[in-house]
Amino acid sequence: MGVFLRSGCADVDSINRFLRRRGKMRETKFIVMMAVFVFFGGVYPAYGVYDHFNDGVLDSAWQVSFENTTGWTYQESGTNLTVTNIAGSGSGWRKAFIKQNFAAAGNFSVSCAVSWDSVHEYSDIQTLALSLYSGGQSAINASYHDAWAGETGEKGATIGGSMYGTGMGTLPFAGSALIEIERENGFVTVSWDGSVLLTGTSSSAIDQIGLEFWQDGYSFSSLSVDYVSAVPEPGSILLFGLGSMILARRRRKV
Ligand SMILES: [Ca+2]
Ligand SMILES: [Ca+2]
Repeated sequence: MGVFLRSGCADVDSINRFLRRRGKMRETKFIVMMAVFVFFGGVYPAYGVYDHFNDGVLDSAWQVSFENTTGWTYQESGTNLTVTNIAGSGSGWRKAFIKQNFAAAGNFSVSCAVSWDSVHEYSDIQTLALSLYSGGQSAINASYHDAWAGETGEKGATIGGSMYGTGMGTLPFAGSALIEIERENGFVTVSWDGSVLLTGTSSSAIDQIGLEFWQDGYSFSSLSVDYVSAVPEPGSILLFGLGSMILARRRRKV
């Protein structure tokens, strides 16, 4: 076809230019697709954490551990991880943890969707926390927290040594919430359904992310997590995408 165009047409140059451009466009598209493939298929899992709890089995990447209990009852069903019992007797919190390595020395963006139910109404005592750890200690967290046999729960947050709670009786028997924790240049924002719950500063190098399920000696109903997502340095991911596009543009100009 190229030979025919070169020999037979009056406007050969413009058609050849068009074909060259189309070739470069294909090249650009290929580079962008490769960048997307590397990001979602290869780099992202090692770089961040994401789980929608939607395949019926708790992913083996989660490290399960316990405190003051011998085990828990949970199931991954639909798009939820739901905890219905943390074994034991007597008073005092019994805790089940699921944790994954998550390296974020600087900025990060973390979110999760949680829900709870209190079928025994006020007497249920239960807590579900999203926590970011540094050297095995929780440095930043946000929680649905019900520590009272005669009240419903509250929203809670901790940033370093700074704690905040909305107070007992400020949440309904059953509910759900989107919890977000972001850090930008050491400034941390904890949000609940898009409203800021607590702000503060923390420069702790985060090395793990986890979900904590707490049950007391009183009654307990259920705590669920729909999904959890953790991305370190979201700015650098945008730069990575931008860099790929600039590279593609430069190559097109050569
Ligand atoms: Ca799973
Ligand atoms: Ca209660």
